[in-house]
Amino acid sequence: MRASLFLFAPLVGAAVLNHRDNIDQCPGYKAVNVNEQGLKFTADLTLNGDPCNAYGDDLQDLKLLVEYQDDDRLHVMIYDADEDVYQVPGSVVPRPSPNGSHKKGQPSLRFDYQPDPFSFRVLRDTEDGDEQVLFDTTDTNIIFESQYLNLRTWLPTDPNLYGLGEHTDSLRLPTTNYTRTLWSRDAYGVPSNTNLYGNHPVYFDHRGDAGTHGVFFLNSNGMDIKIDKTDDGRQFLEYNTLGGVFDFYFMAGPTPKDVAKQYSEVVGLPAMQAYWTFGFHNCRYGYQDVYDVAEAVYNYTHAHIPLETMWTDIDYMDARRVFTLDPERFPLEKMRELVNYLHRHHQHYIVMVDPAVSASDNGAFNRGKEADVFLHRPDSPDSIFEGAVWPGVTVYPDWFNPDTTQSWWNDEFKRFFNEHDGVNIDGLWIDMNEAANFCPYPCSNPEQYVKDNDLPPAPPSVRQPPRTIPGFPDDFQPKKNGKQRRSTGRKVGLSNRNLISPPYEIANAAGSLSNKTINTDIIHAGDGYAEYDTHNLYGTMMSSASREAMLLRQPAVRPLVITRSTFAGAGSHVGHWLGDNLSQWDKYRVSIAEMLAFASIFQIPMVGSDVCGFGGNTTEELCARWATLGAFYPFYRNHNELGSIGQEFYRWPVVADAARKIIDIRYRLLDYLYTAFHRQTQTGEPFLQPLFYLYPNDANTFSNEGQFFYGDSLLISPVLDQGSTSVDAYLPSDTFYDWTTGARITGKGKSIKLSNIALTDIPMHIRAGSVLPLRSKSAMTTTELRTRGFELVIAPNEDNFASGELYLDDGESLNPTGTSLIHFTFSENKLHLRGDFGYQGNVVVETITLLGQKNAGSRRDVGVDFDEKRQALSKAVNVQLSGPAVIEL
Ligand SMILES: *[C@@H]1O[C@H](CO)[C@@H](O)[C@H](O)[C@H]1NC(C)=O
Ligand SMILES: *[C@@H]1O[C@H](CO)[C@@H](O)[C@H](O)[C@H]1NC(C)=O
Ligand SMILES: *[C@@H]1O[C@H](CO)[C@@H](O)[C@H](O)[C@H]1NC(C)=O
Ligand SMILES: *[C@@H]1O[C@H](CO)[C@@H](O)[C@H](O)[C@H]1NC(C)=O
Ligand SMILES: *[C@@H]1O[C@H](CO)[C@@H](O)[C@H](O)[C@H]1NC(C)=O
Ligand SMILES: CC(=O)N[C@H]1CO[C@H](CO)[C@@H](O)[C@@H]1O
Repeated sequence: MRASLFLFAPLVGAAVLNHRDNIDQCPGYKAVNVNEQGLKFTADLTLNGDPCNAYGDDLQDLKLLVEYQDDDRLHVMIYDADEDVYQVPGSVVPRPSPNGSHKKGQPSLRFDYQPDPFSFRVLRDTEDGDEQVLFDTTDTNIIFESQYLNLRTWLPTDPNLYGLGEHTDSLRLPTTNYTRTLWSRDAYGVPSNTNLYGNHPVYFDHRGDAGTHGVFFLNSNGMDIKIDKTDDGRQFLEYNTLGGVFDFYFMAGPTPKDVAKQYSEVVGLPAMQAYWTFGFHNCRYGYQDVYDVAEAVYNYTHAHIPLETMWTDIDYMDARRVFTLDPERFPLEKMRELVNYLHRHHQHYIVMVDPAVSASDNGAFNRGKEADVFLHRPDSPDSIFEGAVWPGVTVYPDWFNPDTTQSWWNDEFKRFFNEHDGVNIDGLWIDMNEAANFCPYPCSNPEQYVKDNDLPPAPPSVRQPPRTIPGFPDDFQPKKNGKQRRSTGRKVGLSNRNLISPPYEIANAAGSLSNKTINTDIIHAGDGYAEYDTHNLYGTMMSSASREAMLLRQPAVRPLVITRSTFAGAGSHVGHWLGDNLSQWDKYRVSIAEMLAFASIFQIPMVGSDVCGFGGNTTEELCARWATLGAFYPFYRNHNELGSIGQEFYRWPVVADAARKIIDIRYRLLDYLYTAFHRQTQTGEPFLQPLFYLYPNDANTFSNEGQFFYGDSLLISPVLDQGSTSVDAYLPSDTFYDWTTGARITGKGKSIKLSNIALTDIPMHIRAGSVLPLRSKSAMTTTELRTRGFELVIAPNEDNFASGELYLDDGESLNPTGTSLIHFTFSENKLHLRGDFGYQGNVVVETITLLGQKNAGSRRDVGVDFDEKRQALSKAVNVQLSGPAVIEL
């Protein structure tokens, strides 16, 4: 349908009317000097009438660049002819090569345009030879002003759109009167319908049988993306952006997984993580001293709950200053003993670092000031910009500062996190990097906003170990009879803009752009980028700088860095936790949709939310349910806020039971996770998936966000409601096996009620056709787990066929030398092991289990056991994973 120009019926609401009145008069552009050269297409766009200057000044001359970058990717860029307007620096978001592979020789997407007034469409061929319109700006004029961009695409009514994070709204986005604001914000409680910590301006548009495609808008300026219908019912999606250029990547699909892979080719493949990082992590804000931390470690051990990694929040710092230790609560020699203890027990340690540095006499500040790495006030270049964060008045590193900021950061890491005389961390947690500032704009008096250091009161006696902690060094034990042991130890942006209050206001939940963050009129060192344009990059730049600093400490191992603020492409440096949620059931539920968006759309698969909830008091029931759900987050960490009741898994018997039971399952499945995660780091094929990724033609799956696939083979269906012991689980038309009972279930494309689900359980179904490589037995640490043999569980499909994979390496090397990728195929009652066998780990297959069997049949003779209850056959074997093999069943 191509209606004629300006068919808009007036919209309701005065503000909206004014807005549209404003922009409906904008003249648009005319395409001239069109030049088509094979896979590239350029034109000049000139303003097609009097400027409307709706929210800034219309730019007269633009350029259009269209590139068929490969068979499945189309790049469309509209930018100013002078190339003065800010563009996202390639140093922060590297661009894909314009020369991708053209294997088919025939691009899947087609760019089509009208010259006067200029508009464009992106089309895709369908299998039956028709063309499908994916993106369509006809009937609207593109607006390109100094402080405002507007572009609208028409969409089918009520489309299935996913992405546009970070948010806590539904996975499938609302389609009426919906605004997604992108502007990094320190958002306590992760409220819905607001802008949160990170920014991912990419959406997937899933059209069922007609396929899926993706649209990535590479723009870091603040923006409102509006999804709505006109009064006459036309569905649209509209970008309203405060600057930058139109820089679009269209990804052809046609399946959701294809789009995910194609997006990873644009923003980069995610970083592979070390094996241990998939173990269970525990943290809290408010451990009052090193003894408290040590005692939590001990309590986990005592409760037989595997704790892989202990974390410490800002509590360890001296008056909350980064790169310092509280000399009384967390003295260096005790911290070193704690870390050594953890390492001796094959456990790990992580602490938090914030970007804001205390503006006081301390090493990091003094050295940074000397090297001139901090942001300056724009009005007085000699004075450093000051805000207020945890340590009080603070300054912020300027990540754009060429060389100096990175080398200062590297140096601080080397000093403080030194293996030989510092805190020898195994991973890093970075927070408050939106960047957060407690001081509202204009922040001329940050002293006023210094928070009380609300540490829990610690009487001096607490400096002494309060209790015996078995197994810990003497320093951690109460002293006996006063006998004291002494311890030892250039597209950078237009000028003349209003960088504080642009004429167009985005719906930033924090108010004005600069409120509660770094002032947006600050100009960065180096090329002179404005914070106005680059605010959304701050956290992601801190992330890559921190990854580099971690790599300098330990060049050969994969660094774990977990960050709060992210931008598109951050997954190639870091993982993400979902921020400061609350111990509430809605946050428990929405964590599934958020995790799926990060893992399967934004390519940040190392993701998870704070298990049992961060803010507020959790309950035994919520914490037990969350312990079981969290075991299927790639990043599995219990974390709690200062002042809340303790929520370590050992606090309640039922939560401890739930944790022991589910960690046992998670660990046995750890190589299955590791294999699929590794695959995503190589191909972009997502590990965690919403149901529609695997059943793209089943419309019942499109809005499902209460269940998910953990890899291709496991469907997880958590209990979602307080007080409930059942869940309506959707089973697509396919065959599944109940994880616990082994029962074979034929899915009918309907929900079934799963009942009597104890607090210690979570429903899991194995998809028929899978071979799952399980460790034969769980362990207290992942180090121990890696010594276990394997049990291969075969879940055959209707054709008595199944397949699976196992990836093995040393678990931590950045570039492992010996790796194995073993393919399992089961057919005609034989299991074949083929592939690469480069990893020399001396691990064997100990058992083969075949599900879905009515009896042992003739196999009883060949050492096969039949478990009648589980309807499973199992056979003890001893097959080295060092070369191809065939195992008969
Ligand atoms: C891409 O291809 C064009 C012409 O085919 C060539 O001039 C250019 O150097 C290539 N660029 C890269 C990055 O390979
Ligand atoms: C659209 O949403 C806004 C903000 O949530 C609300 O104030 C307004 O009433 C809604 N308009 C309609 C037509 O629903
Ligand atoms: C460890 O367990 C003991 C005994 O139950 C308890 O008193 C103490 O508070 C726990 N410590 C921590 C840090 O959880
Ligand atoms: C900044 O945020 C505070 C609330 O945190 C609000 O009261 C104030 O109005 C905001 N200021 C601006 C300029 O948006
Ligand atoms: C959490 O529980 C503690 C101890 O009972 C109480 O002091 C605190 O007020 C509670 N917090 C909330 C947010 O309810
Ligand atoms: C229980 C709790 O902490 N609730 C808070 C959640 O976050 C919102 C908004 O940040 C607060 O208003 C609630 O008090």
